[in-house]
Amino acid sequence: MGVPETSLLLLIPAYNEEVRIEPVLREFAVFFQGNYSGPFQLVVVLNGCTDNTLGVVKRVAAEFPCVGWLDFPAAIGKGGALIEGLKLAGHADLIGYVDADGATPPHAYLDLVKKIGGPDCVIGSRWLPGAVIHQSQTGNRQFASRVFHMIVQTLFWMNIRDTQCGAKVMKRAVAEKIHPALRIADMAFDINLLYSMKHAGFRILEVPTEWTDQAGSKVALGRSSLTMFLSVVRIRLIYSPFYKWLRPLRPLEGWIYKKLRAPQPLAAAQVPSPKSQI
Ligand SMILES: Nc1nc2c(ncn2[C@@H]2O[C@H](COP(=O)(O)OP(=O)(O)O)[C@@H](O)[C@H]2O)c(=O)[nH]1
Ligand SMILES: [Mg+2]
Repeated sequence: MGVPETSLLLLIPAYNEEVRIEPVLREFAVFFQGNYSGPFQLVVVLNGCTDNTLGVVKRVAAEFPCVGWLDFPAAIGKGGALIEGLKLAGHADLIGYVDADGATPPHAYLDLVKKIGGPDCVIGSRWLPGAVIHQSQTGNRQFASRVFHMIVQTLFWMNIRDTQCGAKVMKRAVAEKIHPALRIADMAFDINLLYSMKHAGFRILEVPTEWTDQAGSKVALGRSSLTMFLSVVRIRLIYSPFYKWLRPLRPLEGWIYKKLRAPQPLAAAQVPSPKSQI
């Protein structure tokens, strides 16, 4: 599995990416059409963009039939967008995601896809020996990343060096099984995804990848770090026996996220059907 004949659906979450996304979409479409012989579909998941990302995506989609999009009006965050995008898992054998800024080149993403089979999910890692980093993250980001890693390791013991790399791929059945457990809309979504897989007994393989950090990050370090910290504590509590006792505090949870201007996933009843072309 992993190579040819296996269909692949690649999600790209995108928020105000009109400047960075076009070459990335073209490169992925051209590369996968030429080098992946199974059916390939790329779906950009946008939400609340205030620039012309959708116009750019539509232009590329008109040229490449394998490119589609989903556009949600609400500010549902990267995690929220991926929670909605992963609902398309039924469309392909494998489903995964990658950042819109070209940090992961298409051939490096294909390397991950080729390794699936034994493992249920393959994730790129910038911190394992063998990773090729053309341009590192800034010092502040690297520091925040390592502190976050220590917190995540202490809380979850997953032994994953890089939970936050934007390149991941999983089997359809995995996405379908864990989907109901996904509820973190901010950048800590990846922890939610990985921990729910581990918890369900799926095998995750972390492999060194290739990465070029790109200018124009959408992450505001201070507020994002606080939100991510809150979210990982929340995931830990959700999986603890105490969570049901904390029910009276739920409104407080919503209030804190609002104060941090952090995205919250849409409740099932609130999901408006997105404008889409897939
Ligand atoms: N749909 C959606 N995508 C987002 C949002 N915030 C970030 N992203 C996407 O998530 C990916 C990673 O974001 P980026 O700014 O490159 O993060 P960094 O590289 O970790 O600094 C990019 O594809 C972004 O467009 C959001 O609120 N909604
Ligand atoms: Mg980036």
